[in-house]
Amino acid sequence: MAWRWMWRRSSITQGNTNKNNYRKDEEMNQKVVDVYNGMVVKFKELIREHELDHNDYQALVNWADELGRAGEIPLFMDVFFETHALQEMYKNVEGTEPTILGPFYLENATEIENPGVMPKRDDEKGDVFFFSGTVTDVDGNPLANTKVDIWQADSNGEYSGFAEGIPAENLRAVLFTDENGKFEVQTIVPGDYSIPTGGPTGKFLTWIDSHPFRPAHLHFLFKPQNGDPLISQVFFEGNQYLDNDVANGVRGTLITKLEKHDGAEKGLETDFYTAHLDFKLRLQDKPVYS
Ligand code: MBD
Ligand code: FE
Repeated sequence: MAWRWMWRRSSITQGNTNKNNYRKDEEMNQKVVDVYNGMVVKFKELIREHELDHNDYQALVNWADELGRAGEIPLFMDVFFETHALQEMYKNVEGTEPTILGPFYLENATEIENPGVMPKRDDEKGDVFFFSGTVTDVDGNPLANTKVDIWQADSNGEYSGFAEGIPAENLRAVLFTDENGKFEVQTIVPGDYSIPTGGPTGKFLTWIDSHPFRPAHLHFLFKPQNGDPLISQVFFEGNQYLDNDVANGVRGTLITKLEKHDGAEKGLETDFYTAHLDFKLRLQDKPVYS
């Protein structure tokens, strides 16, 4: 597998109140400086606590170097830290819980009809799956014309744009909610996702005796016409990794029921699955810190 991690997070929060995404040509946000500085302090303590010798120190540097060279810094950070950043931000606020964006979002996905079919290969493996959602504000008023970005792994748990042999646009789409705030896509049931086991993040997971899996999930980025974007995911009841997600991204309110249907119901040759979730967006364009 060749990994092609990209510059990311460029414009997701643009237009939002948060102007603190770092770019090389900008001053660094002071809170971020403080966190890195805290890390330096903690690292010094850890080096003393564990009585590192110079060999140990070289091993420490080498693994971090490998992480960077493999392009896995976003993966590592998102797996271990992103969920905590979100939990800090969204304490005590109403609406659907956000969860990890993760390292596999790509801008400019194919725009499809609503209801529509996610771009997929002619021989795309996996069970046929209709996912529907209703997008409202926190009071239940439908949010028409909300931009819904959806991306997911294929049935092997691989993301287009990051794994070889998958067309770039595969299983990624953008659509807009209808006048009742509803949307529906036909896709395939995603597979459980495994962190690439051969890379530095994967090696680290084996060293700390952790498995590399995330439960099967769909990713969403909602952009209402007015208000904050919502970054979230949807999971499926009964999955074996719900309570031990390597990235700690599962929220109870985001678990849906995958219901199996007889193909005949829709004139399909094979059985199919459906799932649904109501998404409630906060509209006030103000900081979410309470
Ligand atoms: C993923 O698919 C993902 O969603 C996250 C958050 C981290 C790693 C892989
Ligand atoms: Fe994912």
